[in-house]
Amino acid sequence: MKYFAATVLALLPVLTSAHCVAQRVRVNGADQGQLVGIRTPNSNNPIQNVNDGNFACNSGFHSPVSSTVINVKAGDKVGTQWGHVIGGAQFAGDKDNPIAASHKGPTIFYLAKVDNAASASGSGLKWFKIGEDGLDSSGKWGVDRMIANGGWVDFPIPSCVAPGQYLLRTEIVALHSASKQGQAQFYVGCAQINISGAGSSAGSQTVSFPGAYSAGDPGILVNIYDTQGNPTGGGRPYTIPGPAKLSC
Ligand SMILES: *[C@@H]1O[C@H](CO)[C@@H](O)[C@H](O)[C@H]1NC(C)=O
Ligand SMILES: [Cu+2]
Repeated sequence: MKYFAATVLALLPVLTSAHCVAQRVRVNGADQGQLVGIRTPNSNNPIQNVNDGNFACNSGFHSPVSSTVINVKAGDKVGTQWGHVIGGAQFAGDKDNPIAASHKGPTIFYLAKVDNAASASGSGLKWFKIGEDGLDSSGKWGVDRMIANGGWVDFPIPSCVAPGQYLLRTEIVALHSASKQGQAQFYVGCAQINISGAGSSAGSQTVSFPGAYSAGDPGILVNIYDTQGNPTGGGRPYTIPGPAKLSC
């Protein structure tokens, strides 16, 4: 009995933390490798406080953090891959890889210009949104499409973005408990990229992280369930957090 109790206690954190971490980058479908050009936290726990000092790029990174800056062209499709733990599945047949299916919500990309993407801190930057995927008319979420794509979320780098080094902030907001304030789960990671091209845009609307989101925003404090308890939005339109995305 003692053994049983200890086993259950040891398993509980695993069973209840069906979270995820961003851990790979691909460019036009070409996978750049595990933990290459991306800062991946050791913990897959979400951030729940929108004013967290590490809301931009997360913290507690797996060491050593990659010194790679990934070259991309404006117009390229860049993807980041999410997994339950670093490496993807926590064990064979892990149903919570890339993330528990309960964790419905949007997937979002932001960019911020930096001098050196390998060393820049995520704090104090001006972020602009370049991609977002929320709730569609069939009740499917960005997270559903991420799961269907093996954990990958891809968006094009808008062709008008000015060349230079950037942090690419990839984000999932999991809304399964978000009808209570402070219970939306933010999963974030930052990729290190170097954009080439002939554009000149530094974003139309820029925001700070933390700062851009409030706990009471309509896309953060929200009930995603219909009257039968299905997480399909109940026919209500969903407002993705943050500013409008850049359109060239
Ligand atoms: C960024 O791209 C430009 C243009 O291709 C290149 O000249 C520069 O060396 C690159 N910088 C890094 C850090 O890769
Ligand atoms: Cu979770």
